Amino acid sequence: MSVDPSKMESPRPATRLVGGIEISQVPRGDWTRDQIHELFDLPFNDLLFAAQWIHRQVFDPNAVQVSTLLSIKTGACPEDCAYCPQSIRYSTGVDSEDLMSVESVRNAARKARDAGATRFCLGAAYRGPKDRHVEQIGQMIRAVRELGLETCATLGLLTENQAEALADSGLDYYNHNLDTSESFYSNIITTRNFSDRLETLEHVRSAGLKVCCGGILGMGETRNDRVDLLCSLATLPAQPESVPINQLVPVPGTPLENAPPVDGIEFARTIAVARILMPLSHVRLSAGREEFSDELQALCFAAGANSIFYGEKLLTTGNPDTEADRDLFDRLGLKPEEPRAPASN
Ligand code: SAM
Ligand code: DTB
Ligand code: SF4
Repeated sequence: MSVDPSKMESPRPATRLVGGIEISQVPRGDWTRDQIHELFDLPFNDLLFAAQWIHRQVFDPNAVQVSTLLSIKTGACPEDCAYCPQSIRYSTGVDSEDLMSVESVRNAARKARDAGATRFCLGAAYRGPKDRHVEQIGQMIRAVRELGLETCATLGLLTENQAEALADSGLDYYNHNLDTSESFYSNIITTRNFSDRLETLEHVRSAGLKVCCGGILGMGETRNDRVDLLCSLATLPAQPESVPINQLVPVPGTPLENAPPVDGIEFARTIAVARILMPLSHVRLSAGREEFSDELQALCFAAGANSIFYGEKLLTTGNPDTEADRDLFDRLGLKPEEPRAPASN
């Protein structure tokens, strides 16, 4: 007897009820704030179990994506982001440096690849780049790709044409964070607003780039703001492929120099909720890892974080030594994740 394929049922994705909320590995764009609050309020073990359950359906639970950052243009930024050591408005002791040469970027990328990174992220202290910068950065992207690395750039606000030019040069990811909730945004930054950021994200998406978009915890925001931030990320027209969750690095001289760190359990809860809301995304344990104990990092990996910044420096501040990270990976039985598709050129 022949079977009509149109009558065959496709396997339904597994779902699970946690605290009355249905979760599954299929991304949803209709999360409500109330539902996200309920996830945050779950008993910790239930939340962690739910996040692991989702994580294991989508990812190898023992593989972690490894990116290295390079500041290609440092300091003297006109914006007033209260967390940032690179704003020209604060005395933080960061020396300004012009846009690097393509050759120096190539050398740094080669080093990062040889140390084990698979993605190389170029960061620039711009409100937004000028077109001539985009042209030079395009050459850097080509050079990094030639080394077989995935590429990411974070250059601030982009026009539609600039996003397209970056895509044409072979850029894989663009990082542009929402940073915090829309209502807390003006407490942190006054020189642009939340919707400016959303507009750039639209340009990045329409240019066909993958999106890396997350935020910072520990800037004096409330649980409510963290819920709003995750809700904004999860309900973007398409969920970001990569979601960096930074813990504020409080830099002396910035307005947030004395901000107290977020409680580690709250940080791990935020990672777990991000994992559940954005099941297909890589959730990156980003800035602030230097202050985390190995045990808190392990908890975050168990909660569904599966990406890190690797290398002794972030942009201007420190990050754990590569040896310490390799040792941590060994002790946890973690391995670097292979890029899904090899970079082609
Ligand atoms: N200038 C561009 C922009 O703002 O989009 C790109 C570089 S900026 C340094 C990239 C991101 O780094 C910011 O959006 C913020 O999330 C993060 N960041 C900057 N300073 C930080 C700090 N002290 N602690 C944690 N994250 C920080
Ligand atoms: C992200 O979310 N975190 C990275 C990257 N994207 C560009 C930057 C962290 C910067 C920390 C402060 C510094 O080193 O200057
Ligand atoms: Fe400039 Fe970016 Fe720092 Fe804001 S976060 S001051 S835009 S470098």
